[in-house]
Amino acid sequence: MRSFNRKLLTGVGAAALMMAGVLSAQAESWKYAFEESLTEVQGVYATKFKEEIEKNSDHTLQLFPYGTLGESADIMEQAQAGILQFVDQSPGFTGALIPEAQVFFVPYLLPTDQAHLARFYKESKAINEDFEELYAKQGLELLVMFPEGEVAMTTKEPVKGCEDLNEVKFRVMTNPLLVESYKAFGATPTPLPWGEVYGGLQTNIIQGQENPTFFLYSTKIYEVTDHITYTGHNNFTTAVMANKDFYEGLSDEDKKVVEDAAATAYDYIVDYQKGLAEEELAKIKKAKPEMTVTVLDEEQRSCFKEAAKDVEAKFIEMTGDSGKAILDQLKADLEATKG
Ligand code: 6CS
Repeated sequence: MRSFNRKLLTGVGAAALMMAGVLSAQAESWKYAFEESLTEVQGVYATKFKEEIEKNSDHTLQLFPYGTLGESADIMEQAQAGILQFVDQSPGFTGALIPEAQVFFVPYLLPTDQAHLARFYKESKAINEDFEELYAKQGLELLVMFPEGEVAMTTKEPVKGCEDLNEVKFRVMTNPLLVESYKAFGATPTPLPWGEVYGGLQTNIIQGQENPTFFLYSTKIYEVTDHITYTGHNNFTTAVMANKDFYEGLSDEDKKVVEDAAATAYDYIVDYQKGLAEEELAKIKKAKPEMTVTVLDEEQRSCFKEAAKDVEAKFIEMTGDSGKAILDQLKADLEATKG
Protein backbone atom coordinates (compact mmCIF):
# COMPACT_ATOMS: atom_id res chain seq x y z
CA MET A 1 0.00 0.00 0.00
CA ARG A 2 2.75 2.45 0.97
CA SER A 3 4.50 2.07 -2.41
CA PHE A 4 1.29 2.38 -4.41
CA ASN A 5 1.35 5.32 -6.83
CA ARG A 6 -1.42 7.49 -5.47
CA LYS A 7 -1.44 9.69 -8.58
CA LEU A 8 -3.27 6.87 -10.36
CA LEU A 9 -6.05 6.90 -7.87
CA THR A 10 -9.02 9.17 -8.10
CA GLY A 11 -12.22 9.88 -6.22
CA VAL A 12 -14.09 7.03 -4.59
CA GLY A 13 -11.50 4.41 -5.60
CA ALA A 14 -8.71 6.26 -3.81
CA ALA A 15 -10.83 6.77 -0.72
CA ALA A 16 -11.82 3.10 -0.63
CA LEU A 17 -8.24 1.93 -1.00
CA MET A 18 -6.96 4.35 1.62
CA MET A 19 -9.67 3.14 3.99
CA ALA A 20 -8.69 -0.46 3.34
CA GLY A 21 -5.10 0.49 4.17
CA VAL A 22 -6.16 1.95 7.50
CA LEU A 23 -8.33 -1.04 8.36
CA SER A 24 -6.01 -3.87 7.38
CA ALA A 25 -2.73 -3.67 9.24
CA GLN A 26 0.36 -3.33 7.08
CA ALA A 27 2.53 -6.45 7.11
CA GLU A 28 5.92 -5.40 8.43
CA SER A 29 9.27 -7.01 9.00
CA TRP A 30 10.68 -6.46 12.50
CA LYS A 31 14.15 -7.13 13.91
CA TYR A 32 15.03 -8.66 17.30
CA ALA A 33 18.61 -9.07 18.60
CA PHE A 34 19.75 -10.92 21.70
CA GLU A 35 22.92 -11.79 23.62
CA GLU A 36 23.01 -15.55 23.12
CA SER A 37 22.85 -18.12 20.34
CA LEU A 38 19.59 -19.38 18.86
CA THR A 39 19.69 -22.59 20.95
CA GLU A 40 20.55 -20.90 24.25
CA VAL A 41 17.87 -19.62 26.65
CA GLN A 42 17.50 -16.12 25.15
CA GLY A 43 17.40 -17.66 21.68
CA VAL A 44 14.73 -20.18 22.67
CA TYR A 45 12.67 -17.32 24.13
CA ALA A 46 13.13 -15.24 20.96
CA THR A 47 12.18 -18.18 18.73
CA LYS A 48 8.92 -18.70 20.65
CA PHE A 49 8.21 -14.94 20.57
CA LYS A 50 8.74 -14.93 16.80
CA GLU A 51 6.47 -17.95 16.35
CA GLU A 52 3.68 -16.23 18.29
CA ILE A 53 4.04 -12.90 16.43
CA GLU A 54 3.97 -14.64 13.04
CA LYS A 55 1.06 -16.90 14.03
CA ASN A 56 -1.10 -14.03 15.26
CA SER A 57 -0.30 -11.26 12.77
CA ASP A 58 0.92 -10.66 9.22
CA HIS A 59 4.23 -9.35 10.53
CA THR A 60 7.52 -11.24 10.34
CA LEU A 61 10.35 -11.19 12.81
CA GLN A 62 14.00 -11.52 11.91
CA LEU A 63 16.20 -12.86 14.72
CA PHE A 64 19.80 -11.72 15.27
CA PRO A 65 21.69 -13.99 17.70
CA TYR A 66 24.79 -12.98 19.67
CA GLY A 67 27.64 -11.70 17.54
CA THR A 68 25.69 -11.04 14.36
CA LEU A 69 25.24 -7.35 15.25
CA GLY A 70 27.97 -6.94 17.86
CA GLU A 71 28.12 -7.13 21.62
CA SER A 72 25.32 -6.41 24.10
CA ALA A 73 26.14 -2.68 24.21
CA ASP A 74 25.92 -2.48 20.40
CA ILE A 75 22.49 -4.07 20.11
CA MET A 76 21.15 -1.79 22.84
CA GLU A 77 22.35 1.27 20.90
CA GLN A 78 20.72 -0.08 17.75
CA ALA A 79 17.42 -0.67 19.59
CA GLN A 80 17.47 2.83 21.09
CA ALA A 81 18.15 4.26 17.63
CA GLY A 82 15.18 2.34 16.18
CA ILE A 83 17.33 0.19 13.85
CA LEU A 84 16.09 -2.79 15.86
CA GLN A 85 12.50 -3.06 17.05
CA PHE A 86 13.28 -5.56 19.84
CA VAL A 87 16.31 -6.28 21.98
CA ASP A 88 17.24 -8.61 24.83
CA GLN A 89 19.79 -6.99 27.10
CA SER A 90 20.53 -8.34 30.57
CA PRO A 91 20.66 -5.86 33.47
CA GLY A 92 24.31 -6.90 33.82
CA PHE A 93 24.96 -4.61 30.88
CA THR A 94 22.27 -1.97 31.57
CA GLY A 95 23.84 -0.51 34.73
CA ALA A 96 25.26 2.62 33.10
CA LEU A 97 22.00 3.38 31.29
CA ILE A 98 19.62 2.57 34.14
CA PRO A 99 21.57 2.48 37.43
CA GLU A 100 18.57 1.01 39.31
CA ALA A 101 18.78 -2.13 37.12
CA GLN A 102 21.87 -3.03 39.14
CA VAL A 103 19.53 -4.05 41.95
CA PHE A 104 19.62 -7.55 40.40
CA PHE A 105 23.25 -7.78 41.57
CA VAL A 106 22.65 -7.33 45.28
CA PRO A 107 23.89 -10.78 46.37
CA TYR A 108 21.38 -13.15 47.99
CA LEU A 109 18.46 -10.85 47.13
CA LEU A 110 16.90 -13.28 44.65
CA PRO A 111 16.01 -16.81 45.74
CA THR A 112 17.43 -19.87 43.97
CA ASP A 113 14.00 -21.55 43.92
CA GLN A 114 12.98 -21.49 40.25
CA ALA A 115 9.23 -21.74 40.92
CA HIS A 116 9.35 -18.74 43.26
CA LEU A 117 11.38 -16.80 40.70
CA ALA A 118 8.92 -17.64 37.95
CA ARG A 119 6.05 -16.14 39.96
CA PHE A 120 8.13 -13.16 41.02
CA TYR A 121 9.14 -11.90 37.55
CA LYS A 122 5.59 -12.28 36.32
CA GLU A 123 3.84 -10.54 39.19
CA SER A 124 6.41 -8.08 40.52
CA LYS A 125 5.27 -4.44 40.72
CA ALA A 126 8.91 -3.34 40.77
CA ILE A 127 9.44 -4.98 37.39
CA ASN A 128 6.11 -4.48 35.67
CA GLU A 129 5.50 -0.90 36.80
CA ASP A 130 8.58 0.77 38.34
CA PHE A 131 11.19 -0.61 35.95
CA GLU A 132 8.82 -0.12 33.04
CA GLU A 133 8.90 3.64 33.81
CA LEU A 134 12.69 3.70 34.13
CA TYR A 135 13.19 1.88 30.82
CA ALA A 136 10.64 4.21 29.17
CA LYS A 137 12.84 7.20 30.07
CA GLN A 138 15.55 5.59 27.92
CA GLY A 139 13.23 5.17 24.94
CA LEU A 140 12.49 1.51 25.68
CA GLU A 141 9.25 -0.37 26.29
CA LEU A 142 10.08 -3.11 28.80
CA LEU A 143 8.16 -6.21 27.75
CA VAL A 144 9.42 -8.85 30.14
CA MET A 145 12.18 -9.88 32.51
CA PHE A 146 12.88 -13.57 32.96
CA PRO A 147 15.30 -15.79 34.89
CA GLU A 148 18.07 -17.79 33.24
CA GLY A 149 19.16 -19.84 36.26
CA GLU A 150 21.40 -19.71 39.29
CA VAL A 151 24.87 -18.41 38.50
CA ALA A 152 27.92 -20.48 39.37
CA MET A 153 31.53 -19.37 39.56
CA THR A 154 34.01 -21.18 37.34
CA THR A 155 37.64 -20.76 38.28
CA LYS A 156 41.09 -22.22 37.75
CA GLU A 157 41.60 -22.92 41.48
CA PRO A 158 39.01 -24.36 43.90
CA VAL A 159 36.80 -21.88 45.78
CA LYS A 160 35.61 -22.82 49.28
CA GLY A 161 35.24 -19.28 50.59
CA CYS A 162 36.11 -15.60 49.97
CA GLU A 163 39.79 -16.15 50.84
CA ASP A 164 40.19 -18.32 47.72
CA LEU A 165 39.24 -15.36 45.51
CA ASN A 166 42.16 -13.30 46.76
CA GLU A 167 44.18 -12.08 43.72
CA VAL A 168 41.81 -13.87 41.32
CA LYS A 169 41.05 -11.63 38.35
CA PHE A 170 37.37 -12.38 38.04
CA ARG A 171 35.47 -11.38 34.92
CA VAL A 172 32.13 -9.67 35.49
CA MET A 173 29.63 -8.09 33.13
CA THR A 174 30.14 -4.35 32.66
CA ASN A 175 28.17 -3.34 35.71
CA PRO A 176 29.55 -1.12 38.52
CA LEU A 177 27.64 -2.95 41.28
CA LEU A 178 28.89 -6.33 40.11
CA VAL A 179 32.40 -4.88 40.34
CA GLU A 180 31.61 -3.86 43.94
CA SER A 181 30.26 -7.36 44.67
CA TYR A 182 33.39 -9.13 43.59
CA LYS A 183 35.54 -6.57 45.40
CA ALA A 184 33.54 -7.34 48.54
CA PHE A 185 33.97 -11.09 47.86
CA GLY A 186 37.76 -10.51 47.91
CA ALA A 187 38.48 -10.89 44.17
CA THR A 188 39.91 -8.45 41.62
CA PRO A 189 36.87 -7.76 39.40
CA THR A 190 37.51 -7.32 35.69
CA PRO A 191 34.52 -6.04 33.66
CA LEU A 192 34.55 -7.38 30.09
CA PRO A 193 32.07 -7.94 27.26
CA TRP A 194 31.20 -11.59 26.70
CA GLY A 195 33.35 -11.98 23.58
CA GLU A 196 36.55 -11.58 25.58
CA VAL A 197 35.85 -14.15 28.27
CA TYR A 198 36.91 -17.49 26.71
CA GLY A 199 40.16 -16.04 25.32
CA GLY A 200 40.83 -14.16 28.57
CA LEU A 201 40.61 -17.40 30.55
CA GLN A 202 42.67 -19.28 27.98
CA THR A 203 45.49 -16.73 28.16
CA ASN A 204 45.16 -16.34 31.94
CA ILE A 205 44.32 -12.62 31.74
CA ILE A 206 41.40 -13.58 33.97
CA GLN A 207 41.07 -16.63 36.21
CA GLY A 208 37.35 -16.79 36.89
CA GLN A 209 33.87 -15.80 35.74
CA GLU A 210 30.23 -16.45 36.69
CA ASN A 211 27.27 -17.61 34.62
CA PRO A 212 24.26 -19.95 34.75
CA THR A 213 25.02 -23.66 34.34
CA PHE A 214 23.50 -24.05 30.85
CA PHE A 215 25.82 -21.29 29.59
CA LEU A 216 28.90 -22.94 31.11
CA TYR A 217 28.19 -25.94 28.91
CA SER A 218 26.96 -24.25 25.73
CA THR A 219 29.89 -21.82 25.56
CA LYS A 220 32.42 -24.53 26.54
CA ILE A 221 33.75 -22.32 29.32
CA TYR A 222 34.51 -25.56 31.23
CA GLU A 223 37.37 -26.11 28.77
CA VAL A 224 39.26 -23.12 30.18
CA THR A 225 38.38 -23.43 33.88
CA ASP A 226 38.60 -26.40 36.26
CA HIS A 227 36.22 -25.77 39.16
CA ILE A 228 32.53 -24.94 39.39
CA THR A 229 31.28 -23.42 42.65
CA TYR A 230 27.69 -22.75 43.67
CA THR A 231 27.49 -20.02 46.30
CA GLY A 232 23.76 -19.34 45.82
CA HIS A 233 24.45 -15.60 45.57
CA ASN A 234 22.48 -14.84 42.43
CA ASN A 235 20.18 -15.81 39.62
CA PHE A 236 20.80 -14.50 36.10
CA THR A 237 18.12 -11.99 35.05
CA THR A 238 17.52 -10.85 31.50
CA ALA A 239 15.15 -8.29 29.97
CA VAL A 240 13.39 -7.99 26.61
CA MET A 241 12.24 -4.61 25.36
CA ALA A 242 10.95 -2.82 22.29
CA ASN A 243 11.99 0.54 20.91
CA LYS A 244 9.44 2.84 22.55
CA ASP A 245 8.59 5.00 19.50
CA PHE A 246 8.07 1.86 17.46
CA TYR A 247 5.86 0.34 20.17
CA GLU A 248 3.83 3.53 20.63
CA GLY A 249 3.25 3.64 16.87
CA LEU A 250 1.64 0.20 16.81
CA SER A 251 -2.12 -0.25 16.58
CA ASP A 252 -3.82 -1.50 19.75
CA GLU A 253 -4.25 -4.82 18.01
CA ASP A 254 -0.51 -5.12 17.28
CA LYS A 255 0.39 -4.01 20.80
CA LYS A 256 -1.73 -6.88 22.06
CA VAL A 257 -0.02 -9.32 19.66
CA VAL A 258 3.37 -8.21 21.05
CA GLU A 259 2.29 -8.35 24.71
CA ASP A 260 0.63 -11.75 24.27
CA ALA A 261 3.70 -13.12 22.48
CA ALA A 262 5.93 -11.90 25.33
CA ALA A 263 3.67 -13.53 27.93
CA THR A 264 3.38 -16.85 26.06
CA ALA A 265 7.14 -16.98 25.50
CA TYR A 266 7.65 -16.25 29.22
CA ASP A 267 5.63 -19.31 30.27
CA TYR A 268 7.42 -21.35 27.63
CA ILE A 269 10.93 -20.34 28.75
CA VAL A 270 10.15 -20.98 32.42
CA ASP A 271 8.94 -24.47 31.54
CA TYR A 272 11.86 -25.07 29.14
CA GLN A 273 14.36 -24.41 31.93
CA LYS A 274 12.94 -27.03 34.34
CA GLY A 275 15.77 -29.49 34.93
CA LEU A 276 18.02 -27.70 32.40
CA ALA A 277 20.81 -26.82 34.86
CA GLU A 278 21.06 -30.44 36.05
CA GLU A 279 21.08 -31.78 32.48
CA GLU A 280 23.76 -29.35 31.34
CA LEU A 281 25.90 -30.01 34.42
CA ALA A 282 25.79 -33.74 33.62
CA LYS A 283 27.01 -32.90 30.10
CA ILE A 284 29.92 -30.89 31.53
CA LYS A 285 30.89 -33.79 33.79
CA LYS A 286 30.77 -36.15 30.83
CA ALA A 287 32.85 -33.83 28.64
CA LYS A 288 35.38 -33.13 31.41
CA PRO A 289 35.23 -35.71 34.24
CA GLU A 290 38.01 -34.00 36.21
CA MET A 291 35.99 -30.76 36.59
CA THR A 292 35.11 -30.32 40.29
CA VAL A 293 31.62 -29.23 41.31
CA THR A 294 31.13 -27.78 44.79
CA VAL A 295 27.98 -26.49 46.44
CA LEU A 296 29.13 -24.35 49.35
CA ASP A 297 27.50 -25.07 52.70
CA GLU A 298 26.08 -22.37 54.99
CA GLU A 299 29.36 -21.81 56.80
CA GLN A 300 31.33 -21.51 53.58
CA ARG A 301 28.74 -19.03 52.29
CA SER A 302 28.92 -16.84 55.38
CA CYS A 303 31.59 -14.45 54.10
CA PHE A 304 29.69 -13.97 50.80
CA LYS A 305 26.52 -13.25 52.79
CA GLU A 306 28.39 -10.80 55.01
CA ALA A 307 29.74 -9.03 51.89
CA ALA A 308 26.19 -8.79 50.53
CA LYS A 309 25.30 -6.23 53.22
CA ASP A 310 28.04 -3.87 52.00
CA VAL A 311 26.99 -4.35 48.38
CA GLU A 312 23.38 -3.48 49.24
CA ALA A 313 24.59 -0.31 51.01
CA LYS A 314 26.71 0.52 47.96
CA PHE A 315 23.67 0.09 45.70
CA ILE A 316 21.73 2.63 47.76
CA GLU A 317 24.71 4.99 47.77
CA MET A 318 24.89 4.74 43.96
CA THR A 319 21.18 5.12 43.22
CA GLY A 320 19.75 7.20 46.08
CA ASP A 321 16.03 7.35 46.90
CA SER A 322 14.95 5.91 43.57
CA GLY A 323 17.16 2.83 44.03
CA LYS A 324 16.07 2.38 47.64
CA ALA A 325 12.41 2.51 46.59
CA ILE A 326 12.98 -0.15 43.89
CA LEU A 327 14.92 -2.34 46.32
CA ASP A 328 12.17 -2.13 48.95
CA GLN A 329 9.47 -2.83 46.36
CA LEU A 330 11.42 -5.79 45.01
CA LYS A 331 11.78 -7.24 48.51
CA ALA A 332 8.04 -6.81 49.07
CA ASP A 333 7.31 -8.48 45.72
CA LEU A 334 9.59 -11.40 46.59
CA GLU A 335 7.79 -11.82 49.90
CA ALA A 336 4.37 -11.65 48.22
CA THR A 337 5.27 -14.34 45.67
CA LYS A 338 6.80 -16.80 48.13
CA GLY A 339 3.90 -19.21 47.69
O1 6CS B 1 28.06 -13.30 30.89
C1 6CS B 1 27.60 -12.81 29.88
O2 6CS B 1 28.07 -11.81 29.37
C2 6CS B 1 26.47 -13.53 29.16
N1 6CS B 1 25.77 -14.43 30.02
C3 6CS B 1 24.61 -14.93 29.67
C4 6CS B 1 23.96 -16.03 30.43
N2 6CS B 1 23.93 -14.44 28.63
C5 6CS B 1 24.39 -13.38 27.79
C6 6CS B 1 25.54 -12.59 28.44
O3 6CS B 1 26.23 -11.91 27.47
